[in-house]
Amino acid sequence: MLLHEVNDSFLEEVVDFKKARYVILPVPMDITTTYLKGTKFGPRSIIEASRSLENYNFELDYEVKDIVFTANELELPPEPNECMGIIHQTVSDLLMDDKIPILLGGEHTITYGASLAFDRDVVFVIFDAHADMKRHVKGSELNHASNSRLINKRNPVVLIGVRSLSLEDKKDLEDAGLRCIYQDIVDKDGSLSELVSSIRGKKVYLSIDMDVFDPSIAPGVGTPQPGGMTYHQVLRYIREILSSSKLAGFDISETRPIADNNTTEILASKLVIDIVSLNEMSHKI
Ligand SMILES: [Mn+2]
Repeated sequence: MLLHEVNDSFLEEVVDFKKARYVILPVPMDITTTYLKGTKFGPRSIIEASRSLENYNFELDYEVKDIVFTANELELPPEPNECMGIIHQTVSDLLMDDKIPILLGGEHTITYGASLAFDRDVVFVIFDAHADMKRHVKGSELNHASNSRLINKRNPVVLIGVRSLSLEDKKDLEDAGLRCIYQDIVDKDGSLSELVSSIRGKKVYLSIDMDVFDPSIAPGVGTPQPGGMTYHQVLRYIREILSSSKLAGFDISETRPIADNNTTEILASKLVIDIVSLNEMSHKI
């Protein structure tokens, strides 16, 4: 399943699986999306975009090299629950091999599938324009708009950048004791130090739904929302989180490539390089 194909590798790097600290797992799931389809083309577009990027981060003086292995795209059935089982199993296998999984989506539901492979004390820090707290969508509990609710059944969840939810969702967030840093708080620079101290020393999984960004810099998503985060706002949160917590894994979800505009997949790809760089450097300091 994880056989390497050079043509599909991130940054065009041929990396030895045994030596790699990170494994990119392309997860082209696009089943329960509620509005525009196309996230199944996300993983491939992000990997293709990576080949146009440099892997050296001059601010950190760090170059991503020989540590990120790229697995083959997961083959997924049409039934969402079966997809969850496959993602759960594959991420479990990577954790057994002591790798840090990097999932490229695909719809956001892949985060729930991945979460099943982690210990219950791993904190899921989710960057998303949407609260994803829906109880049922089209008669099903398993939907990309229910992602946060499902993950929070097993693991603590922190939401960042939320600006789209119903009053019922808001009440459910509060009842669940789920920490949510809404976009207006992000814009006031609030809650970051409080967040960092609350998760200090804990294992964290970062999930970035590309619609957390302002649509002007990430137009290639299925459910865009005006007034989103900037690239530097997201990086600032991630930098602070990784400086005091241990990265267990991460994903970049909901990239939906659009014609003649590769901004979103370039941003997604750059984020992978940034997160790996920040994580590697945070352990050296
Ligand atoms: Mn979203």
